[in-house]
Amino acid sequence: MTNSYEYIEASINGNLGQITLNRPKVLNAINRPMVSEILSAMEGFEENEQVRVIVLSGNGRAFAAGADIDEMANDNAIDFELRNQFKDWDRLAMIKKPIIGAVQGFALGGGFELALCCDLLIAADDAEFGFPEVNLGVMPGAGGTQRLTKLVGKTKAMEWLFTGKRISAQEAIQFGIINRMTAKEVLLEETLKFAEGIANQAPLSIRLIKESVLKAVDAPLDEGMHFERKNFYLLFSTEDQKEGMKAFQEKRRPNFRGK
Ligand code: CO8
Repeated sequence: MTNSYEYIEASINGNLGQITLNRPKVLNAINRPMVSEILSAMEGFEENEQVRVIVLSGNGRAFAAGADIDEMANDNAIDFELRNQFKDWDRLAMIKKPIIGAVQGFALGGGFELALCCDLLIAADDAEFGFPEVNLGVMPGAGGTQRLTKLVGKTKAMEWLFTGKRISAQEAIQFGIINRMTAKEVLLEETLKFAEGIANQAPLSIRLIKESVLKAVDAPLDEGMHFERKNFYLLFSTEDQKEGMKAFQEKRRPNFRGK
């Protein structure tokens, strides 16, 4: 299945829903319609039982070099407020299926923020992350100061946000920003392989693990523990729990159906 959008490509291949940012001439600069299209494709995948994992990548030499500066240059504060500028971004954060980002080249500003909305990141060895907003007299607005700080801590977040310095793929591995680094030529292939592995796991386990890990980022430990426990109990009402444990006892591979 392939959907036609103006600024992205979206398709379903087997159990994977694929979204490719597609404005390569401007390094996939993220304009507002592109965010709406990403959200629309993701919400479509969310409702489609066939899709178990979402893969997000960029066409051309960048993942995304930030929000579209030309679109933003003449905006003012009231435009943002009245438009509720980040409402689509907020909904992206509510997608329950796992999202894996494949990053090559630049992931800057809004592009880095989009990458930070992914659950797992695989990057090419030429990937460069960063928040150059400070050089434009602004700052991140789609979660950059929050998600980066929660991920790497105050010290490095402050340094990278104050300086706008770019973070290499090697550094990104070191600070736990990305899961894996690959040669550029095999980035998508490796990401799809990784995604397929996750797509073969029990979908409801993956769904509730995602929800529980995200809870851990914000909630106090006792609240998170309580939340985890309820999700653990919930999985014992699934057919996949019966199947998974029966398959173990019968020494065969489980066939998970997401029910
Ligand atoms: N917006 C608009 N156009 C862009 C952007 C961008 N963010 N990035 C690159 N382009 C365009 C260039 O203008 C150029 O277009 P043209 O060929 O018509 O001149 C084309 O893409 C290719 O770029 P370059 O020629 O500059 O390529 P280089 O390899 O020389 O440089 C860089 C690549 C270093 C990435 C450079 O393009 C650059 O510095 N880009 C801007 C990076 C940046 O500042 N990003 C942050 C933007 S602000 C932001 O993201 C705020 C987030 C707030 C919330 C998000 C809401 C969506």
